[in-house]
Amino acid sequence: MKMSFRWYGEGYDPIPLQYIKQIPGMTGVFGVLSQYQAGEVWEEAEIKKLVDQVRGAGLELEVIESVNVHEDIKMGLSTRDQYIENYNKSLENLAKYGIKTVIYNFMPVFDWLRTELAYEHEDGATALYYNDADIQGMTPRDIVENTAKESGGLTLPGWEPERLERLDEVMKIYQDIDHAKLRDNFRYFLEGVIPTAEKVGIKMACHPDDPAWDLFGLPRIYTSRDDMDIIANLYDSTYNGFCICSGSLGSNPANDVPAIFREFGERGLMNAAHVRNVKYLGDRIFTEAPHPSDTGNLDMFAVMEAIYDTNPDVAVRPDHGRMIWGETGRPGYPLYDRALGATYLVGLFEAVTKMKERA
Ligand code: DNO
Repeated sequence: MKMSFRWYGEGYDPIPLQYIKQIPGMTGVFGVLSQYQAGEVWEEAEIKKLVDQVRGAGLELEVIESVNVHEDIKMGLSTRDQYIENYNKSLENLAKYGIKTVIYNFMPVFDWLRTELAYEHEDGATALYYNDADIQGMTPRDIVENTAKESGGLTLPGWEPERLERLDEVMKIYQDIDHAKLRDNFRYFLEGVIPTAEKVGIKMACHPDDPAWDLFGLPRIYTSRDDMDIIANLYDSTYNGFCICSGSLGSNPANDVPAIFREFGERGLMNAAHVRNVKYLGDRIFTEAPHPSDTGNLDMFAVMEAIYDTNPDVAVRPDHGRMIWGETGRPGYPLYDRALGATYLVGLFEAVTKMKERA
């Protein structure tokens, strides 16, 4: 397992690479070029700068999270062909610098969504929180403004102000897009990019919709094991795989998270993994718990065991963390709590490995 850490890049991420390197067991980062908007070509010079920086800090950079998919592709507009061409150009450029995996998502309009970014836990820590009832009284614009206000000046993935200028227009176009139509558009995208991904040797890893249900009438098509099966069948290739995320899929208690890791690991489709815990507080109400199993509702040991059994070399990152010890910064992406998460996961993995070797 390659324990990794998400890093937004210099000038975008308050955490220096050296601190990441100091986390025990940390081998690499999931990097991104935050300066690019969805649809733009990632230029070689910029990729090289990032790669040199990360490798210079003694960390690997084999995974990019995310090369975002332009909304016109998801909406199936005629402009999509140009954006698919640009996407392929980015993949070709990334491959030249040793990138092996690209994480992306196919969520309409919004990336992950929460109703509170600093929900206070009993011990004074704060964490991301979602309550479906709160969303009912909000418009998409309210949630965007709310998130921008609470995010302390840092843009959240999927909430880039540039994208949101088009919000009303885009919401209107989506009125005519149901699950089946969105899947057709997804297939078109996969047919456009997977051949390039195969050619240049980059495994594509689609991230689940978070939370794992429809929002604001927008269709969401990666919310469960069955959705994953459909996506895998849209284009049959191990390059069309998943970033399996325990917390996103785990937002819905009906999902058997360890079983999903195991099944898609066995099918050769676990191309990256996000591992974090969730605590259910009611029907469609949850907060992000610390990583250890007994602080939330997911069996983290079973998740790590499924990874060990099916794809022990996969790149894994602790996902969001809580704000603890007075830390401030990008909601969901603190240093301390994610470092604790990483060490815990490294410990679980060592335990699974030794148990299996001795058995
Ligand atoms: C949240 C992340 C997502 C993920 C994207 C991938 O923390 O897991 O924002 O990076 O959906 O494109």
